[in-house]
Amino acid sequence: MPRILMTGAAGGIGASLRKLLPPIYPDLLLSDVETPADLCAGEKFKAADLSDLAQVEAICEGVDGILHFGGFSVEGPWDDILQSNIIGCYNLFEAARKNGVKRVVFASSNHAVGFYPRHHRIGTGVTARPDSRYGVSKVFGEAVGALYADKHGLGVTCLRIGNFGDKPLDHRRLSIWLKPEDLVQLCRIGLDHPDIHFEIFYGASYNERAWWDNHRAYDLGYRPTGRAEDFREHAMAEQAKLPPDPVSDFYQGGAFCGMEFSGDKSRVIDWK
Ligand code: 15L
Repeated sequence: MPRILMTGAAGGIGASLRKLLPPIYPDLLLSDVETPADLCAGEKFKAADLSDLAQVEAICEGVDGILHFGGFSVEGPWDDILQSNIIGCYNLFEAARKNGVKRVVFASSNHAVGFYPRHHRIGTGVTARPDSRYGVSKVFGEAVGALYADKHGLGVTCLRIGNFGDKPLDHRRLSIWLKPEDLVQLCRIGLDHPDIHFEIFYGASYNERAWWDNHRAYDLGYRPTGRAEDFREHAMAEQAKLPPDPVSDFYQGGAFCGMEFSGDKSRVIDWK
């Protein structure tokens, strides 16, 4: 029975996966910088600060596969992103290598490519267009993952997660929504599929308005069950409450593109 470590257990995705993963991976070790308030008696938990290599090495001991959801999950001050997502992510891969971990699934984000316009359909091989310091940290994580796959033989899967949740929250999220059970499917492919060396998948359900070509995930068996259009009315009603913004509304990354934007808002750039 493989031992799976999940970092970020106290975060939004972590809280949901803590309920969905145990039937599939009964030997699940949870970690976060602080103990989740609602930790149950049967759950195994070890605290670790990702910016401290020795602590990260300690949680990787005896582990076969890692789901790395830890770190800063939105845009933030550079020093927070640096400690959690740059140093922390490097530490995670280095600790995995030292401990002979076989598989790492890294929670990347759509914000690694957020500055592609919404009318472009992009695959996983496009040049990075991060929309934030957070997005830059996800590009870094994908690069570290590629290095550890090619140089050290780790099986690495990067999930460019769209918007994880029970339903799409607005117009943009109709294109990028990811149902929790579909994320579980992607994690299972990353942890268990025999052909993983280095892969990038988009973390999106079956969304008819998708901007992303996710065929590689489908080739490896991904069959999402979430369909964003089933929630169209709800999403559009929520959208109607939001103020328009020429930058946020044009690019895939949405508000992450518009925040701190200091260019000419009347001249949004249509990347070729
Ligand atoms: C993300 O990467 C964030 O973690 C999440 O909070 C959302 O903002 C999501 O992207 C999104 O793009 O909607």
